[in-house]
Amino acid sequence: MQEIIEAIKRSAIRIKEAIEFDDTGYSENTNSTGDTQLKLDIKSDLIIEEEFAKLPCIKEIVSEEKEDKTPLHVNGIYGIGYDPLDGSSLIDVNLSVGSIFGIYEGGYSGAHLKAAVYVVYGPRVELVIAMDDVKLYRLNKKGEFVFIKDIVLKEKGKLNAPGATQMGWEPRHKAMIDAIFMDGYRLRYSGGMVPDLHQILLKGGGLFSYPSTSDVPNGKLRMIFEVFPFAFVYEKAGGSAIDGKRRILDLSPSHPHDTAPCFFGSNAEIERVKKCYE
Ligand code: FDP
Repeated sequence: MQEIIEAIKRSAIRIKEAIEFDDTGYSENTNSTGDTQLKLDIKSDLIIEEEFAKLPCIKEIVSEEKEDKTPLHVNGIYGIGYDPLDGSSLIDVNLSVGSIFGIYEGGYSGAHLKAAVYVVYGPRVELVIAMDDVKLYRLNKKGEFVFIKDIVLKEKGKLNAPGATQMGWEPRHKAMIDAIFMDGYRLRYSGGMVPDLHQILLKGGGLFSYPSTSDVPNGKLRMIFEVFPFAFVYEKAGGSAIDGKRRILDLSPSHPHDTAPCFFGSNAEIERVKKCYE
């Protein structure tokens, strides 16, 4: 596992440099979701593949930017699901973006997840590693990730990040979000899953939601690359993650790009979601 973390650190440093200095324009390709890929999406994906290809312990990888799994080493143990540059539609406005990694063994369901890692490319580069607990690291001048602190969620937070097109929200979802704001919660939503979930984790708690809507009945966020890794992080930090009714980590996708509605938060907010959706 440690060599995977080291490969992620090397990738993060290379991706950070690409974000800072490369062309931020679009390529001529689309990914399997139909999004036009940025040149940076493609480059970040290649960087990660190159770094993971060096490790015999990795059996295969599955990227948000590719339709199918890429086999690496037949005798490898781990499968890694990753989103090389999540929130890349924010690149042109210079907001924070991230990379997300789920490290799986034996399959790609929530139950097969062994560790989750994400990187935030913001004013500073931060790395969060969730295994038994959740640890925050920050990149220093020498190119090293220095341990900052353990991340632990409080039982109840103050932030609310309500995703998806409001026009398509179910009335019960709208009522719940309105009630949360009426209880004094503050709006925090940049449109980048990584910085938005990172903010809630570091400020002690709150709710991030990307529900099922009339335009995306299964939500937008992809299980293997986005939803499972963050569900793992939130649970290990002492919070919860559900799809409305079920625990996210009990779900299994039938295709690598399957999505799920998702709610991540501290326990008090997730209890509210359960009451709303039961
Ligand atoms: P993006 O399309 O820019 O890659 O991964 C999808 C994602 O960003 C998440 O990072 C973000 O939370 C979500 O989409 C935002 O979607 P909405 O604009 O529909 O709220």
